[in-house]
Amino acid sequence: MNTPTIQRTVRAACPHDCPDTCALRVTVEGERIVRIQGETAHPPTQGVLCTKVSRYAERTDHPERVLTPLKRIGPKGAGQFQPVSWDEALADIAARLRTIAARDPEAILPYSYAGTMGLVQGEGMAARFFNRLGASRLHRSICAEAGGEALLQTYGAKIGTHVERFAESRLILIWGSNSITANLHFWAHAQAAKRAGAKLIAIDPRRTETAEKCHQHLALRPGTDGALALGLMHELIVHDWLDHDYIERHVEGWPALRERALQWPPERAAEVCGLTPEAVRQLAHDYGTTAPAAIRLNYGMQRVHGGGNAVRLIALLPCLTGAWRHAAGGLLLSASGWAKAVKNPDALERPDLLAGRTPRTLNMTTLGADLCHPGSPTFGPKVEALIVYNSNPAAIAPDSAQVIAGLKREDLFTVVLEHFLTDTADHADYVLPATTQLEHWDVVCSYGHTWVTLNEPALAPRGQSLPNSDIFRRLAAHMGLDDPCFADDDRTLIRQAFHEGFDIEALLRDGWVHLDVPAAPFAEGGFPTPSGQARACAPGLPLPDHVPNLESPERTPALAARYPLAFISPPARHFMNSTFVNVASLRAAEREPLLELHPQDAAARGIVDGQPVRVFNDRGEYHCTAHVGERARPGVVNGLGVWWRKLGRNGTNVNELTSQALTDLGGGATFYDCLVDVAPLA
Ligand SMILES: Nc1nc2c(c(=O)[nH]1)N[C@H]1C(S)=C(S)[C@@H](COP(=O)(O)OP(=O)(O)OC[C@H]3O[C@@H](n4cnc5c(=O)[nH]c(N)nc54)[C@H](O)[C@@H]3O)O[C@H]1N2
Ligand SMILES: Nc1nc2c(c(=O)[nH]1)N[C@H]1C(S)=C(S)[C@@H](COP(=O)(O)OP(=O)(O)OC[C@H]3O[C@@H](n4cnc5c(=O)[nH]c(N)nc54)[C@H](O)[C@@H]3O)O[C@H]1N2
Ligand code: SF4
Ligand SMILES: [Mo]
Repeated sequence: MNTPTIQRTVRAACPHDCPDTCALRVTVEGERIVRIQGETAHPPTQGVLCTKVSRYAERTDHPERVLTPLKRIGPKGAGQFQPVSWDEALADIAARLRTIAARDPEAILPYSYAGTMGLVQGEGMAARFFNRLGASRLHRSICAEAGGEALLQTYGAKIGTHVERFAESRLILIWGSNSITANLHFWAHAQAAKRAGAKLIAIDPRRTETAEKCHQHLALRPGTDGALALGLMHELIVHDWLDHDYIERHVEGWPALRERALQWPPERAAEVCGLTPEAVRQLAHDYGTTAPAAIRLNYGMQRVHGGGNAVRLIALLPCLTGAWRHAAGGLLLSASGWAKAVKNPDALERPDLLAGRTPRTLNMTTLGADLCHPGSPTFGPKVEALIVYNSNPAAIAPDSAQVIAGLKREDLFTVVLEHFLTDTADHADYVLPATTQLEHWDVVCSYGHTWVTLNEPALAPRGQSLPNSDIFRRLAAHMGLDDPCFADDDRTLIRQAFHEGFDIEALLRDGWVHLDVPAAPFAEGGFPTPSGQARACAPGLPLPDHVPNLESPERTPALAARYPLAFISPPARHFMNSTFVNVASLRAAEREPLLELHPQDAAARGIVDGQPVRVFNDRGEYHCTAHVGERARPGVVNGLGVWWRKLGRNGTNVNELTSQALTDLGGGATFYDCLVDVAPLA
């Protein structure tokens, strides 16, 4: 006779760097995961998860999970380790860091990003630890800085149209976003709008699965979105599709912007964008004459040098037509500003522990250059210790050759907190086993919607793994840092993460809390800028313009002659950046590292579909399989990211080709501003 099984359900929150921030319902039996579903009662989730996270059990109980601390026994990068006890690992790490900190704590560099977006396992205890040491600070620029800075300059905050309101829009521009891959729950609202008669237009160099399902697709050249926005403004002006009253009251610097836009007739914009003038006119007509019209802008289009200027220009469009008057009009790039109002980073991260010191800040995008820097009076000390958590820089940072050269330095002491032996962990002196979202407490705010979601542990830590928070707590103890804040447990950190007035009891009781937000944020203006207006230009803020790619025929003709193809590397649907690449079922769905080429570009190089190719430029070479077809537009090739190097064809990935150059605003990464050529692999 079978013994009856007792199942429990636990409320969790998806930790990934995805605007949807789903609530998960985890069913467990003892310590076994029975199933993982989307919460039906959580409004943004609606009971639906993406394929990746539906497979979370496969990742959590992966046979290759790191379950004990590991110490390097082979050459750097070889991935040869032996298990050691926590005490041995932490005592040795503490001794090494103490010695370096005694010389100069800025020689210690933390490196983290959004492996988890949880506030507790993100920069909570970790930030306290590094602040107390006075370590170098990290500018977390790799994803969204150009667009984020552009929103702050234009609107004064990173807020916009509420995602669920798109269901009521009559026209939706899906601009630089592959929503089906990267923003699935937005796509559900866009589908609802489509069923109700709305027109959907995708603006994307790649014919994505999302673009395919829109009524129209404008495949512009990468990095030309600013020119398109100026061309649209030109048409809005000459046809008088403007909301003069809204502009008068709520837009600063309109006369100057008007003058600039009038220099961008559709012919000029179309020439720059690689579109027809008719396509620009049609788009302007649709946008100028349909209400409510909403733009789902996403970060794909700002990963180029001119990304900041382009976002500023696009963000001004709904201010000119008065689309902001409608709750279902306007623009959404980020909703993170809503949660910012309730978060209390001073209490969570304790910058006061710096005690008046202002350590240097290094940009995570230029990790390669920074690790290879010998140190100088302007740079500061050479980086001697690198502590990586929630990130896989060997795979995801640009210009990998330099990142790897840095990680291979014999005199660099590297500690990596991880679930798996990633490309980065392979270069560690110590790998420390971290818990996953199913094994620790956390709370996650969203940058795509307006709910705050609690994560309760469903399982005890697997093996000897520990939450990031606990690893930093113990490291602090081993280093003799005795500030009482290092004793705060994770549930205390959740409380400390928010200002008084945020209903923490409701969060703990219900599992999520909706933030108090207005339905139509800028219907009456009220932009949180110094002037209270949306800003085209202002004292100290120059007018935005189209800024061509750093690597482009316009700016670098000699380079473009040698490397005539623009290379973009957007996310693969079944991976989350470099996460999930080692999960067999998801890797099987992506099949292999690939490069999409247009038939013309393939034919010109004697490349046929399915053939192995090398993609190359002066920075390096990436081997993958050619997919010849209409997903790529002529002159642009798409290498879907971000494979683990060691699972790739020649031990590299897309970032072997990308550059460490920064964006015009915010010091962001320029992954999609990259020229290459392609040849058949002999
Ligand atoms: N499945 C899956 N989901 C993800 C991720 C993932 O890796 N996998 N990553 C997550 C993260 S970290 C982020 S930041 C978001 C990113 O999601 P998005 O913000 O949507 O950004 P990307 O996927 O980088 O790019 C979106 C689209 O922009 C297009 N694009 C590239 N260059 C340009 C350009 O110059 N102009 C225009 N108009 N379009 C351009 C690309 O072809 C791509 O289809 O997605 C998150 N969601
Ligand atoms: N060429 C190219 N490169 C890109 C991009 C692109 O579009 N093209 N996209 C860029 C973007 S938008 C982003 S956001 C970055 C993303 O870069 P990262 O934030 O580094 O993202 P991931 O590659 O997902 O790596 C996260 C790592 O954190 C680990 N992790 C997850 N949870 C935990 C935890 O609780 N504790 C610990 N210790 N570890 C944990 C995971 O196992 C994983 O290895 O990549 C960028 N790189
Ligand atoms: S990755 Fe995005 S869509 Fe998938 S479960 Fe997480 S929040 Fe939801
Ligand atoms: Mo990102």
